[in-house]
Amino acid sequence: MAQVLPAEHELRRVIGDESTPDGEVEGLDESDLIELYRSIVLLRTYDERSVVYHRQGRIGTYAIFWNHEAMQAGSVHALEDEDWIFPSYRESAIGLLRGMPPATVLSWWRGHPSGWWNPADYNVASICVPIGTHVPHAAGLAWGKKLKRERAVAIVYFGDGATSEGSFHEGANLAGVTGAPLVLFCNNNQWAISTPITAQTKAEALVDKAVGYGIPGIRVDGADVLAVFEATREAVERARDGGGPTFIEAVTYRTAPHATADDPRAYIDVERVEEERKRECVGRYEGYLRRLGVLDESIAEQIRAEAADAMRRGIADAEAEPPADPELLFANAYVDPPASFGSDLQELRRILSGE
Ligand SMILES: Cc1ncc(C[n+]2csc(CCOP(=O)(O)OP(=O)(O)O)c2C)c(N)n1
Ligand SMILES: [Mg+2]
Repeated sequence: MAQVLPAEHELRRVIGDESTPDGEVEGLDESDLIELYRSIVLLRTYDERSVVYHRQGRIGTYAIFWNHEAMQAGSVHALEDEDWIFPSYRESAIGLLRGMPPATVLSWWRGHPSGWWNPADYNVASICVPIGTHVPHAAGLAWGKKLKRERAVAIVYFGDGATSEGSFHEGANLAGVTGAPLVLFCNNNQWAISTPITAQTKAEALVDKAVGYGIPGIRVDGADVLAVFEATREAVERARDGGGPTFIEAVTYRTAPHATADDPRAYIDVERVEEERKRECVGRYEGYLRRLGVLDESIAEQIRAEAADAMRRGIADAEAEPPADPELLFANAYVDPPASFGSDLQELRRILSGE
């Protein structure tokens, strides 16, 4: 019988607070720490600008990831470029950390085909909106890498709600059985739209699910970018060394609406949100870097300005795209399209031309 260790319940942390001193991560020098800061600020800027663009009617419904940036930046920094990323809608802009232009992601949220990137260009799979269906895809890709004796590993991001879905179970189980080099990264923001984590599972902690798949589980503070980096690096090293998958539960609290179409005041604990916003991840990392003497206001200002510029260019480029051909709505849907498609398309063209 395989020996399975109980999953760890204690939250791993590196960044200190009033009661705990700052720790440090072995192997990260000052320039690595600043690069990580650049990434977390780029994601924060993307997110905040996107909410504004949405309000201005320039992008469609948008899934806000404010205070999720540490989970995304920390984990991506633990990867190599050959490693594959499988994002959910909550990680829509994670490709930016692989050099994807902001215009591409903004176009995706504009429903424009210039937002459809080729996954092989960045080793970033398409954004998955159905909950958890990308977990088996990621497990399959990772298993394939193992069978071909390639070095690459895969990471798949999903939420607490996804752990109640069949596809999460199938993917995690398959990865465990095949020893696939996969990191299962669960952003536990404690809400699945309006469903709280207490209605999601009877398990004491989501990380306990790892035990059922016979794989190691790590629990980490999701608003601590350095702890997330360290935990993911450990999981990636194990996967690359043939040690199979790891389940990471990154614990946080959703401090923004689920998406721009949601009003959480109807169900969320507003005081808790206020508390959590005080310890949001970008400010916490900034505080750490300042205490360490690595970051001052002029460097921070320059990094913020670069990110704001990238977003200004991004929305201008996305809006400069010519409108998509409406035929795309019908093309590739059926081998033998119904006859009505022709007249539907004609009608749509007539409406769009404003005649
Ligand atoms: C298969 C499926 N069922 C239902 C939905 C509707 N839906 C969209 S987001 C969401 C909540 C998911 O919550 P969680 O997995 O915790 O991720 P979070 O949004 O909190 O990051 C649901 C149920 C969906 N997209 N896909
Ligand atoms: Mg959630």
